[in-house]
Amino acid sequence: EDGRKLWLRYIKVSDQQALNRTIKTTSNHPVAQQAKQELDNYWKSTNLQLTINRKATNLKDGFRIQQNKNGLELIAQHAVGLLYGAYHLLNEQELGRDFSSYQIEEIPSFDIRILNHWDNLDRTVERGYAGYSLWKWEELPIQISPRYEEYARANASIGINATVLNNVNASPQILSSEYLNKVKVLADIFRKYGIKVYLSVNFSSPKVIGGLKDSDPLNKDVQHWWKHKIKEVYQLIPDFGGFLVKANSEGQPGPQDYGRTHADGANMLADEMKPYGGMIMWRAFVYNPTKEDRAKQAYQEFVPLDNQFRDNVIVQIKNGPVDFQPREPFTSLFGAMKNTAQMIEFQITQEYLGFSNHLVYLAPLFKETLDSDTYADGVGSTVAKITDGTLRKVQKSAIAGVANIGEDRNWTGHHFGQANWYAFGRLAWNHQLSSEEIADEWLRLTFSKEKEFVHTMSKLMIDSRETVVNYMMPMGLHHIFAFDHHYGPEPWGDRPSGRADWMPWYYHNANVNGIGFNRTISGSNAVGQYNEPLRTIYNNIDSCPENLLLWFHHVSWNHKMKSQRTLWDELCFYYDQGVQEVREFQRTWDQMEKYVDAERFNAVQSKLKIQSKDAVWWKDACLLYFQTFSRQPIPYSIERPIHELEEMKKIKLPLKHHN
Ligand code: BDP
Repeated sequence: EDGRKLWLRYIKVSDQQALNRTIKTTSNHPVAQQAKQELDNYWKSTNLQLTINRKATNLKDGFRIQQNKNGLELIAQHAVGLLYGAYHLLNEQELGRDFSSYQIEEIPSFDIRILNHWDNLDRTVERGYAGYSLWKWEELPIQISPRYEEYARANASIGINATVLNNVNASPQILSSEYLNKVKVLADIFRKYGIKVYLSVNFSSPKVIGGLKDSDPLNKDVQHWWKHKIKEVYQLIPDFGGFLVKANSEGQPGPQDYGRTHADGANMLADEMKPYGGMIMWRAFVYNPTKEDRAKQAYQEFVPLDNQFRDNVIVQIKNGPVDFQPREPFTSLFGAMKNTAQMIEFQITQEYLGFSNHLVYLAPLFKETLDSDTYADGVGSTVAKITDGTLRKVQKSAIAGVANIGEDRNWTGHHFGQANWYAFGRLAWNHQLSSEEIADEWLRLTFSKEKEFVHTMSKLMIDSRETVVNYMMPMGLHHIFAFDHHYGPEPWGDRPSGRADWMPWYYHNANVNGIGFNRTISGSNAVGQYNEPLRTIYNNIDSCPENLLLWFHHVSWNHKMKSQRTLWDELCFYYDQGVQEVREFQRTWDQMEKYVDAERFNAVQSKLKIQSKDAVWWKDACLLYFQTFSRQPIPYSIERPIHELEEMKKIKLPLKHHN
């Protein structure tokens, strides 16, 4: 049991069971045939009729299941809806549902539910912790790994319908004819599962692989180059999804290199894509080492461009304004552009959450942002409703997750990393699902249906997000990671030659007076980018939620917290709490041994040991370092440090950030 089967553990029907029911469809569409095939293989319950009803326009990608006189009928407007309905039925069967009076209608929350792979052409994966890339470029287009289809099936089973194959720090080579022919093979495999392929493109491609003198979006030759390239792409892949672009961000080229705006760049590509129905996903992850607070820069750059983007452009915005931290407020840009389609980008891979060593269930993090009220169009303007098309009509709504998938046998490195891939898909399908419901389903499909196991582990999973916040960065602390690889703590980190906004001190601002980033009106005024009442709530130290306190305020060490502890004592308390919680996870998991196969049990047990050690490392590093400013004792009720600060400063991990 190596975890390769993920949550897809259906058991084949016996010949007898197959005789007891019929499965029919009138559609020859390959995707409908795929749905039928899955049901032929695994469906045991009742007769099933699969129907495509073109008039059921309200169903779009969704489906309805209802009783008919012979059994159950699964209805969809398109073949892909039948496929989603088939997996739905199989999962329900696995979960032991009674189908005697079964009736349900499911319609996805977002139109485009997309994974972003940060996979390089040399098969390293930027911020990937599950081995090399799944895409064996050197073997394609001739040799085909069985995992391509397994991958597509797993995604389809949770409703994911699109994938960006390559890193946002894109090699121009991906658009060479040689690579496009490889991409085509993957697209052909994924199509049967309703998955469209997208590519990240490098804005300098016309110059680098096209041999043009520049890549200025207003240069006619450049436009011409893109027109031809896009034509070539669609000749190979008629249902190609579109491009994802990281431009003028962290050293990537972009339209600003030629004095043009993000809108100029995005629109030029969008115009060439338009005839084919392709999309441009344009990232808003932009910041420069200026005096301006990094957390404010995306808003400042993009809000003035509102109204200027074509309707097949969608601005892709990270959930938080800095960078996928354990906890951030939502990015103020959500809702701030009234006439621009916006999508959210989550990070499923745990760049800032202990890689694939720490058990951190991300649904609560995803939900926290999706459910945040931006107040952009009055009360109830949640990030979910801003991005899913409820409040603002968009051509296509979308949601992206940076994939945590690699070549490892179990796909995600940590067995519980699979839950984050699963949770992303489920929330993209239905953002109203609770984290508990998703954990519960996933545990039952993946590990065991024993009540005791599911109940215990679901609670552990739900708690795990707050736990990582506690031992890494409680109360709104952020980005105090070791330089570049972002695994361990380095609150002391400094490189005289490096960019200030890549240094931990830029974010924590610890000194003898206190700690935290003053983003109030008297500081960087990032609070000014939020709508009322949030602006006032965040600006005031007494009303600011304590879990974001040090995000918005520089707070004195003796500040009284709601618990009546001083800030310093509270900080110590949280770090210690995080450590205690991971130790509790270990105890809990050990008690689950009887429910889990030995291989997966041992693998998770070992990972929890690493997580426990790391939690202590985080606690000791941060408390001993911040203590040099607070100059106060660590409360005596708390476990004593076991490391020396100077020793920890010397730790160098052999981790490399592949760019
Ligand atoms: C940061 C990563 C970096 C990515 C960048 C991005 O550290 O590797 O290239 O985000 O999203 O989180 O573009």
